Amino acid sequence: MEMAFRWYGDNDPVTLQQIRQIPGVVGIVSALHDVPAGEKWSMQKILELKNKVEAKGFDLSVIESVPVHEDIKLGKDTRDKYIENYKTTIKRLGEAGIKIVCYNFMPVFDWTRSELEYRLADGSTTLKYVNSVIEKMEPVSILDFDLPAWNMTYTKESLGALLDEYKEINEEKLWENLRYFLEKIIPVAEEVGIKMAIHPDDPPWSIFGLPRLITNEQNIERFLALVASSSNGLALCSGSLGSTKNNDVPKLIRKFGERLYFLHLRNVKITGDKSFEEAAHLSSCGSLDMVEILKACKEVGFDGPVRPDHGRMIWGEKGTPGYGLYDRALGAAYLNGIIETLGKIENK
Ligand code: DNO
Repeated sequence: MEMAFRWYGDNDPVTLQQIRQIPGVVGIVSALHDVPAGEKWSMQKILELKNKVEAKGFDLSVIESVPVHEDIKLGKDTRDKYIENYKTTIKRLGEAGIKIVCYNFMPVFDWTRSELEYRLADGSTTLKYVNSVIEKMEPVSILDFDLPAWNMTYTKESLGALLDEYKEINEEKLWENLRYFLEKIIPVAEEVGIKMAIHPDDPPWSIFGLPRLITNEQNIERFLALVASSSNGLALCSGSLGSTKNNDVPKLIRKFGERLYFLHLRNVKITGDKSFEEAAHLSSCGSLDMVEILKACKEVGFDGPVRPDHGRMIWGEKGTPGYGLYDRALGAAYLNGIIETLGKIENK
């Protein structure tokens, strides 16, 4: 397995130099965050990012994400233009030597939380999701939150209009639109040797009445069958799928191991029905057994990139929610400890 770390580019308060000092981190996960969804990525900018990362001794292991334009998810007539642009981007990424591209197909909202600075007993702060709070929220008020990876170019009006368009889209229509997208994109990915890795929906249930698809074993199975190609795979996120007891993460890894290209490993503490807090990575801090998860990865022969995921804010750090340096660095070191141990036990 290749330990990687997400870096948001030059505007990230965490620097590549700092990441370099975390033992065992060899890869960087990044993207062109300033290119709006739907636009082509220029070769020049792709190579600039790659060179910057490689100059610090890292591999640019994964592009996370190439965002999917909402018109594609809505199945509008304009989607073909955006799909053509997406194809161009994938082609260029392949030509630049990128092997894995992560993306998601969540309508409007990427990962969602009801609180970004929930204080834990030890004084650290963490991200939290309580469904009853979300249910009482006006979806447009989400704009007051500053979550990385979200499209923050919406105004309350444009977001409201977009949400209105989704009133026509039920789960089946969204599946159809996902199939249409994949049938066009996957052949291009195959041609240039890229594995497309879809990120599960976070949280893995419908929010604000919007359909969500990549939520459980049955739906993942349906997703993989939409286009039966080795370029159509998964980015398994333990914290997203593991935020409900209905998903057994090690079981999912064992079942879908062959089409698993990228792992986000973090722990999560389930606090009630559709409610959770993000815990430190250590198994005893949350509801997931991280050793069992890594054992499952080993069993299926997973040797791709893995990254620690959302961290708490500790030691007074002020940073991007979920993406500070310290707690994610502890996560990387802890995960590497498990990986090393499992490797040595096996060789005895
Ligand atoms: C959150 C991330 C997601 C992820 C996208 C992939 O921390 O895991 O924003 O990058 O859903 O497209």
